[in-house]
Amino acid sequence: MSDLDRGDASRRLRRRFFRNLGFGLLVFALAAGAWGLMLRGRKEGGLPVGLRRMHEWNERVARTLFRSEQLAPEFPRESATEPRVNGMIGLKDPGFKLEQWSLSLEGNGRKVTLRLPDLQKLPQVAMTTELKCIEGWSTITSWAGITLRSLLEKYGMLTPELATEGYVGLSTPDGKYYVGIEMATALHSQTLLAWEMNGALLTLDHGAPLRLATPLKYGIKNIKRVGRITVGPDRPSDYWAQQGYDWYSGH
Ligand SMILES: Nc1nc2c(c(=O)[nH]1)N[C@H]1C(S)=C(S)[C@@H](COP(=O)(O)O)O[C@H]1N2
Ligand SMILES: [Mo]
Repeated sequence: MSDLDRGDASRRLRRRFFRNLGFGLLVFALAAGAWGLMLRGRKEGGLPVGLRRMHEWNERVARTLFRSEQLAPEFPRESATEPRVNGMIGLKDPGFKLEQWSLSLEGNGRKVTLRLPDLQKLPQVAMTTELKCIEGWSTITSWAGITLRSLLEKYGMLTPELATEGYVGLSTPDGKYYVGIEMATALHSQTLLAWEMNGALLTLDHGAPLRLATPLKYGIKNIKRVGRITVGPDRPSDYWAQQGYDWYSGH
């Protein structure tokens, strides 16, 4: 190859390099622009629509993969330790009296008011599972109570439609903390309404007299001090989903 040819070749290479660089920068600028537009654009449930759609896509995948017969890991009872008290929303009502607590259960055109002894007539179950907080910590904890399923069945809260497509909403007596779960999780054998933690009655800070305990969802859905349960065809509102967290929050 002559020097002339060599010069030509390197000029061509350089031209190609700058053309590719320019193209790369253009693609980057377009993507950054689109991302910026999306972040500034219409919001849905506290999140830009584009991010909300990503949550929904994740949820569709998770719900497709969810198997009700698949169990979250369980651990020996002795490996349970006390979780840190985390999240006190809905637990601060100074007028709350443990002795006056009752549970309102509504759905399928019915409404019943229940006390702890009513729940304690249902088959009691226990599990030692992992409570995982989205903040990044987790604790092995033992729970005892009843399955949410047994309660919904006993009080006729389910129709065939609700049992497949329905939702369950749970809230604190003061209505300040509330979560929604889809029926597949509500009817799962590891979704409990618990009154015991690590072998003792729940303390107020951990949700006495009754809380949701399920290793199928992050801690945010494990609502403490449940005062009201509703069953219906529509996705219930959810405290943390309204702040932009994933509504499904499975793991
Ligand atoms: N009523 C109510 N329940 C709640 C919360 C809350 O703020 N209020 N926080 C949730 C979160 S984020 C976690 S991690 C767990 C922690 O449960 P613990 O305090 O018993 O460890 O409770 C959940 N249940
Ligand atoms: Mo949490």
